[in-house]
Amino acid sequence: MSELDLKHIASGKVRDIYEVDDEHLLFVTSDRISAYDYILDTPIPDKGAVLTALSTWWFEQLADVVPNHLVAVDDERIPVSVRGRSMLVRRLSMVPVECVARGYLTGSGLKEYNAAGNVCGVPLPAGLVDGSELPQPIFTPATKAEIGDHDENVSFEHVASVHGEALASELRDVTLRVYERGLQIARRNGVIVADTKLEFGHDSQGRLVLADEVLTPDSSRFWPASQYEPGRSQPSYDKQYVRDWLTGPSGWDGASQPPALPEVVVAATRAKYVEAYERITGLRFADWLAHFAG
Ligand code: Q0T
Repeated sequence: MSELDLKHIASGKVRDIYEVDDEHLLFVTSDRISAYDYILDTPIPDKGAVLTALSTWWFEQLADVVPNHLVAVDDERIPVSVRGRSMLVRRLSMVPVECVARGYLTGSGLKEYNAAGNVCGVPLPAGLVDGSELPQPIFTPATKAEIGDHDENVSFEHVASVHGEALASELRDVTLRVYERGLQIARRNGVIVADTKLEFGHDSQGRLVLADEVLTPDSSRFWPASQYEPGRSQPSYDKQYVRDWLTGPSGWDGASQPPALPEVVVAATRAKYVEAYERITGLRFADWLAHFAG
């Protein structure tokens, strides 16, 4: 059933974690794509490799902000079949909090704001609209839901009551520093990171370590800066061709497994993932692929 001859540890919608040894896990990113809460039947070729390349690059950029779980992407312990789209990582004791930072208002944050005037207990000024830049980035933690459900937004005080004030403050401060660095780097290259979700764990010495994938289009909302226009839902850097086809020409009813994507939508979407990687990092994705070929 599972693609590797390793013990399966956990799965997300499009990611899987396997055991390598007592201290190491293999974090594997697939080419699957989700839209409107469905996993589509059509994979996007190289999406898993692009996200792995991007995450790896960010871990390096952020190393002076927080230590991370990445050990290697090029290692004999990684099965050849997933090299280029997987990371050998340190096994951590995970903190069960989805650490979200938002610099712009949309999605569940916008919904909460419209209903309550705050997000996760953080008060915000009146008059904000879909896509508004916030006066300053905010920490809006959530608790993980079962696969298929949405994470539940919680207040800072809730996190502090469960995990202690010291850890809650550390999660908030590190999350905001990671987000601010990410936004600054991406924005100067034409990509707005509207928000991002981080996951942390503790290592054997009790240090807080950044885990999961970081600042990818799956863990964050990427918007093309050139088309940014608050007051409407922003086009997605990576998924807009998929969404536009599904809600337009496909004839999909919106309430059942979506139809297979046409080749042209697959190719355009693949190109957007590659473009995001190349814009943000200034690196060539072909060089990443070549490194793992043969
Ligand atoms: C984890 C120990 O469901 C999850 O991922 C789906 C792919 C979340 N998750 C993370 C871990 C990690 C990481 N990352 C780590 N370094 N050490 N556990 C387990 N589940």
